[in-house]
Amino acid sequence: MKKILITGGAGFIGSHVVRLFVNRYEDYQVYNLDKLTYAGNLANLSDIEHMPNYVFVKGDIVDADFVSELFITHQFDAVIHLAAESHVDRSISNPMDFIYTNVVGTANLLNAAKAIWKNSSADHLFYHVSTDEVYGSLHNPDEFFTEQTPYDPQSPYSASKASSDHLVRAYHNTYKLPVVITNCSNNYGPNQFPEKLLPLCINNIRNNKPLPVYGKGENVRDWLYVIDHARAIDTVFHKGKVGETYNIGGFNEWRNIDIVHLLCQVMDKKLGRTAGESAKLITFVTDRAGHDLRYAIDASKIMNELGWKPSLQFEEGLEKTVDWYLTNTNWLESVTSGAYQNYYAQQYK
Ligand code: NAD
Ligand code: TDX
Repeated sequence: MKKILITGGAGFIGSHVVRLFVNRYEDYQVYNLDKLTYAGNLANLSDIEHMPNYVFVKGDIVDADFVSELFITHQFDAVIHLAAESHVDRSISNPMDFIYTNVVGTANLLNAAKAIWKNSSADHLFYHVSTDEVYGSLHNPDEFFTEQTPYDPQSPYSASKASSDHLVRAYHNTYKLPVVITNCSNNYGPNQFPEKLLPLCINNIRNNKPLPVYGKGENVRDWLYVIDHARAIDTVFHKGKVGETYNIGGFNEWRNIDIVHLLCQVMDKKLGRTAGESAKLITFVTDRAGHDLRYAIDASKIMNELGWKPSLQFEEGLEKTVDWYLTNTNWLESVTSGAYQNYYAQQYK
């Protein structure tokens, strides 16, 4: 039985990756290593926690001794590394958490994998999950990020993710560690923590609270349904070439103001409100410091070489997402009580 370590599996994207691997691959023993920060939530995995091929391990990737012991004990065959501090606004107010988890934590995992795989002739893989934000900001509307685009990170979050990508490549070049990296655009879907734009707005519309749009709402993001990202990770894990990078995206660009308007229309319909009611909540607020103007991924390589493509149209994915949040109000209420209230008051004062 292959032993796969998935880090950050209690978070938004990680939980969808864990579910897909546990359900699809009975011959894999899936270990989910997660610190359970504010963003980690075992309720995201309640439907698969009883499965015989699933094991949860609570722990911090910043703790080098713990990580090393874990690898020695379990002798993992492969790693899919998603654990990270992931929210740009938090990286602006508290960059050190990002440097510890995203940079030092990744280095600890690389060292531990290198140590247990060094004399092995078996197939291993260290799969590092990263972001399009490492490429910086696009200003020319015809441009896309490709795998050749030079790194130009602009926020503490993207700089920490860029650092981790560089370390992963360095361990491949220097120590021949078998690695693969993917850089994905903005994900949306069930279980996303309501600090990110779409779930934050869904929650605020429910509660008739202002929808804070940074600056003029003209920044552009490329959006991909989280389960399509999980499918892409499955594809690259099984078919990707060691040492390669693959960009993942939906060819689905939206200006923030337009996506918030579309969300308001869907919410009006779902909540039985008159058309235009939710949009009245839109409020322009102070822009994010160093706000990247546009991200747009060219996902041709993974599509042409590995045969992956998104399965959902955006409008369908958005509707499924809204349905999930309106059905899982207990989940939403549990994650927005307590510490979230302090975060929100501080961030949107
Ligand atoms: P998330 O914040 O929802 O989840 C992160 C998970 O990592 C949480 O479960 C948290 O408890 C865990 N974690 C944090 N610090 C840890 C530590 N020190 N040790 C162990 N576990 C720790 O994040 P997400 O949105 O699911 O993102 C997952 C990965 O995908 C990240 O690496 C992120 O950079 C990348 N990514 C995210 C997006 C996006 O749109 N959300 C897009 C591209 C790439
Ligand atoms: O209240 C808000 N108002 C607003 O206008 C928030 C939270 C965001 N925004 C804007 C900022 C961005 O232009 O909306 C856009 C999306 O913001 P986020 O949801 O915070 O995502 P972003 O900063 O684009 O980063 C996301 O995609 C890439 C993830 O958080 C990262 O983890 C991922 O790597």
